[in-house]
Amino acid sequence: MKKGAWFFLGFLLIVLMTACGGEESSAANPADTVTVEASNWAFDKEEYRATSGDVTIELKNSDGYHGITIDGTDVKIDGEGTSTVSLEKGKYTINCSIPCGEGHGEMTAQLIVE
Ligand SMILES: [Cu+2]
Repeated sequence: MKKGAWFFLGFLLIVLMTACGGEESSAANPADTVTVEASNWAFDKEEYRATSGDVTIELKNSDGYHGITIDGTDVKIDGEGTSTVSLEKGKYTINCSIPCGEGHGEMTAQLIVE
């Protein structure tokens, strides 16, 4: 009887662990966050990468006041903030959306969604 109870507990533990593992793999595609840091007059990277699906874009201003738009999407962030968008695989261009000064025209970057 006692032996049976231990066996049952062990079995339960294995089932629970397997269930947890399964849950993790079903959430294999969690929302990706891309952090873009803008300064005068550049983004911190020329190329950002994300996984297709829901992507949260986060904009930070480390110097000056900038915003972003991403061509072909509804993403528009003025100053600082986040925006979540569903993206298909492809290459997107990020532009500064605020006329921020002499280097404004050069404030572009690529977002590569895989
Ligand atoms: Cu600008």
